[in-house]
Amino acid sequence: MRGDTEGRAVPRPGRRLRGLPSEARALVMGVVNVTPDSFSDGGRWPDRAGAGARGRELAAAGADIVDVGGESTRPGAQRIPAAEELRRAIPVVTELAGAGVCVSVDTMRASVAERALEAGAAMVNDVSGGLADPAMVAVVAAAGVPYVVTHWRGHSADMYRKAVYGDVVAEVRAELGRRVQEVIAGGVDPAQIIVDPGLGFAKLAEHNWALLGSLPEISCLEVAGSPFPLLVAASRKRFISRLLAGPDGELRSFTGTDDATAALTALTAAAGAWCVRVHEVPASADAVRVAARWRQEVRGCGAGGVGGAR
Ligand code: PMM
Repeated sequence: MRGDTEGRAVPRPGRRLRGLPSEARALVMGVVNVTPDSFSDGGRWPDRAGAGARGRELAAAGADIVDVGGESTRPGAQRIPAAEELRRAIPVVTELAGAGVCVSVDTMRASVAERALEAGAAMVNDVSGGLADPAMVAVVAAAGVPYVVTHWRGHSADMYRKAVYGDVVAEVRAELGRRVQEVIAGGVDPAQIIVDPGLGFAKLAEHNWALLGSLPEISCLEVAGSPFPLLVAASRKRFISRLLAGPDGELRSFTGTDDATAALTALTAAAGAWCVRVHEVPASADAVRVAARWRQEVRGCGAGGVGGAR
């Protein structure tokens, strides 16, 4: 897809962001949650050695970026002290960056972002888009690093109470646009901003699917610097488990959703995503290459959608 249905341009993969790889395809971000309780991989890499080895494994499997997080944002999660988040995340960032891996730090805290950047992280991935910590934007602006601004309405403990939308695409787009404007006003270079619809954050399954169907609109905000590169983080989220539930209604296990995640990687990369965030890398690393080749051939995919493509 080279534009949305109103003909606006969607940024191509390959956009150059400071300190990050640039490829003529969507990038793959592999996830290392150094937490006991994350959504899908909590407790699997709770210590430095395990998490470092996992990060190197993801990079060897084709992850362009490895996203290291020390605080779970699963639904219902309670916050942990900053000291504990630092204790979990920083040694892993240090180890991976020292091994030459391109590291992103997944944090809502300015203090953690700052220490991770000192330890060699190249990018800040903040699921709150700067709302959780008023000091975050200044840290990112001073460092001049790429910054993921995610659509977010509040902490995980009670986020589903806020999953109320009339038109989810229009509201997410408007709220994200305001957030990006504030981040730019706080000194962050618009050329280093990446936007993310925040799948699962104050969103029910139907909201997530609607957003996935409108990715170009999320990327094209009414803000100078638009269209922004788009990060999509669908991997192992509950709405996929729900879609793939058995006839008895039993949800598919998180690990049982990895093939579906790879399918979403192909679809979202074909729709113009700049990067996909995934827990298992190999199938998505193939999928982004398939999508890039696909995009080279697609013509006339505007109003006619897939039916209009030759
Ligand atoms: N989701 C999670 C963690 N980090 N980062 C971005 N940019 N976008 C997301 O949607 C996102 C994220 C939660 O998933 P996990 O606990 O399974 O990693």
